[in-house]
Amino acid sequence: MTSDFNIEIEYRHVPRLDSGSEESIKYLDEYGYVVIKNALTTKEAQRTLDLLWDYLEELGTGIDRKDPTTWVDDKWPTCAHGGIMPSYGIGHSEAQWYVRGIPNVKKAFAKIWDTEELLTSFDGVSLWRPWNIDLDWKTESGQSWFHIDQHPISKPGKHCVQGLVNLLPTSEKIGGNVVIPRSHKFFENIPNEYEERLSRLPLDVDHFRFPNDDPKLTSEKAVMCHMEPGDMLLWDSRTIHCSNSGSELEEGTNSLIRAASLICMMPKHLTSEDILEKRREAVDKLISTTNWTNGFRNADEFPLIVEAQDRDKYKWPKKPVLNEYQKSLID
Ligand SMILES: O=C(O)CCC(=O)C(=O)O
Ligand SMILES: [Fe+2]
Repeated sequence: MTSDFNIEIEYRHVPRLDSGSEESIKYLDEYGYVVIKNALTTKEAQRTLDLLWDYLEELGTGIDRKDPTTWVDDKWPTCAHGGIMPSYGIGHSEAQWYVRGIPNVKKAFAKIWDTEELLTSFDGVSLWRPWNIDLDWKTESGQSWFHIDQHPISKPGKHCVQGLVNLLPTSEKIGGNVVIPRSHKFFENIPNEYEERLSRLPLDVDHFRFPNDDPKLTSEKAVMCHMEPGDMLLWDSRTIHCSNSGSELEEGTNSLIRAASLICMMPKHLTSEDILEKRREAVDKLISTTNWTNGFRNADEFPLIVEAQDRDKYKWPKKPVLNEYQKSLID
């Protein structure tokens, strides 16, 4: 952790609640996040990991899952903040579509929105390499990017609940997602607090970062949830969150330390025909997007990805072969 890190984070065993349960909805409403127990079985989590390695190896840059010396930046796809892989066809990899195709995942979102008619996001994954091998692999401290993922002016009220399916054992030493409990309740007042800052945030950009001295960041102790492989963390897009890497790893760690599949489902009826058309095209052209299913932001056009100018370096995955259930989540 950097020396200016002054926000205390507690690694906590929070309740792990059943997908689609009343308790999970109540918990989410009250705290702004909830852990869903075994959204995937351990076997399904392992399968997702295997498919993620298939994706990485098939990029054709020379990554070998068994050999960490091949996980170098030169071969590893360009990542956004916090080790998130947003681009290069990841949103339509077999791995991501596999997770979307598991009914227990949708069940959690269906209860939140009280409808089975849902669309899935086409977003990416967070993969953390063992930074004891190369310190440059260590991802950012949470302090630098506590944020919400919903524009406080253009999107007032509850709009979106984001999800992260955890695929590996978690620990305080490794680090992971961090949420500020109940911070979604501050959302309404943010336009009054940050008039100037918000005047610089385009209305269609849903990523708003807080300065380190914002009292909301210490309004309650920040929580890093303990999760088993297969558990899914859900959080309201208005809840202040980030990821934070831990301070030490077991000596000799030589495997991925964190793997999380990002997934979000929102009600279909919110989506215009124009966006539905873009979504069909996205599947066809392997375009990854963000958590929002009723809007369209091409992740291959994120400034960081464009600047990397390495699009042609990667062999993109094959077009996904989807079953009817998976297809129903497109449009
Ligand atoms: O990796 C994480 O836990 C943070 C992810 C995040 O901020 C997001 O998906 O909006
Ligand atoms: Fe976020």
